[in-house]
Amino acid sequence: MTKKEKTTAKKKDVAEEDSIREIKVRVVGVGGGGGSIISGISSDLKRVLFAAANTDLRALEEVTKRKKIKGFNFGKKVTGGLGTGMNVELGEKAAKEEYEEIKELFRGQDIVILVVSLGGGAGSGALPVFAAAAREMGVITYGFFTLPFLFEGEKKMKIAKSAIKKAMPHLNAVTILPNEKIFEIVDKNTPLKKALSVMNENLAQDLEGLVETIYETGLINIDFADVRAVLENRKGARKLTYLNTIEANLEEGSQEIVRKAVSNSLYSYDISSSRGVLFNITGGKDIGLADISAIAENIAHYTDGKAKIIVGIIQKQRYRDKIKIVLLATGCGEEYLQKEIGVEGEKRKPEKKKVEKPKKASPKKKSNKRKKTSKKEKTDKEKKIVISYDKNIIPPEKQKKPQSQEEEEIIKEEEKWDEPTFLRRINDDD
Ligand SMILES: Nc1nc2c(ncn2[C@@H]2O[C@H](COP(=O)(O)OP(=O)(O)OP(=O)(O)O)[C@@H](O)[C@H]2O)c(=O)[nH]1
Ligand SMILES: [Mg+2]
Repeated sequence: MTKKEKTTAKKKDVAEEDSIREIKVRVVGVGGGGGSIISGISSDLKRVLFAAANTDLRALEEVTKRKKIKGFNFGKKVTGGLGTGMNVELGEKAAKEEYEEIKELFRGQDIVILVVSLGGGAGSGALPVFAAAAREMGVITYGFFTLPFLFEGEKKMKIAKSAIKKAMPHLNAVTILPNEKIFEIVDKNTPLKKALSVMNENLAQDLEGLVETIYETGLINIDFADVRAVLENRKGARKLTYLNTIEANLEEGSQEIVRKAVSNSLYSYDISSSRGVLFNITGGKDIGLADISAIAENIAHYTDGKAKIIVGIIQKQRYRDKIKIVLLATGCGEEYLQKEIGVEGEKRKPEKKKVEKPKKASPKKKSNKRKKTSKKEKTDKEKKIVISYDKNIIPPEKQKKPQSQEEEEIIKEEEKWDEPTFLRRINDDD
């Protein structure tokens, strides 16, 4: 057997086992800032395809020459390969011209992350078109956006908010981070370029954590179902999502670790109204069950008690003292979304404000009153704290060979190929 055949056979084994398969994630930076943000994500994440989409060929070259990022130039006919100069209509037209190709970019994916720094013409104009295309392809789509600085003026902010409103119906989850918030981290006198790069580093780190989490839990099994459940099926104002990736020490204790994870000062909203929280810890061998349940309990304190909390663990040999935390929470900041962005819930009745109502005996009766009962059931289910493990740490016999080593071999093999795995897999699947 040649090495390549071996790799293919290995992959086949994995694919046949419990009919699991690799998750396909695509991260697309749209417009100038979107491209810059994703270029900060570690190129170690070899199984994800990163694409930068822009009308501006020069800007694209800048992003793609440094990293393994696929460049996607759209709307050449209408922009001549230039930026739009804050012309949203032109950005939209440019994307519409390429609608079918944009759809192809999303074919066969499980999750698409659209990263856009809003306020310009290319990114903000194209965003609703990209989002619609992803939705049409049936992909779970997560929008990760920045808002312009206040000093950039009202017009840019208007462009940004209007793009969110237009894209919102097509997106499953949305994160909104005002660039302005960078001044919570860096001094007001920091040169703009430096401030932007700090912002971008932060955002890239958050995204990297999420992508890693999806991949590490990476096969179609309960873990991915959890990520999926947290991201998908949110309506209107329930889509706002908080994502934070941090590093900590286990010794800091669950309380402090959770506090750090929930208090990213770049956000204008918190996780208190969240309905779904995914908390993933990557660490060494020292993490125990007690740590996990303490963490889950601490997260619950930061929510109004209605969130389904999923805590996951991935053990890696190279992690020793440090642990890495990824916190993903959806259903946040309803008020922020309505008041600041102007997005109303989609056909959603206003929630009855029953704060901390004492527990009623849970009605065992099955649905006579169709809707009410099913809502109750859902609430009960949502209260559940789920603890999910990296499957690799459960059956010790499967640990004979550390996964990372095995993965490395596969990856090495794959690097010789030009096309990333999941693109080839699309063809395989056909
Ligand atoms: N966080 C962050 N924001 C950026 C960056 N570059 C630009 N921005 C913000 O994003 C807004 C839009 O800028 P671009 O992304 O360059 O615009 P574009 O989408 O390419 O649109 P046009 O150039 O007008 O065609 C700006 O007003 C800034 O607020 C970046 O590298 N990081
Ligand atoms: Mg541009």
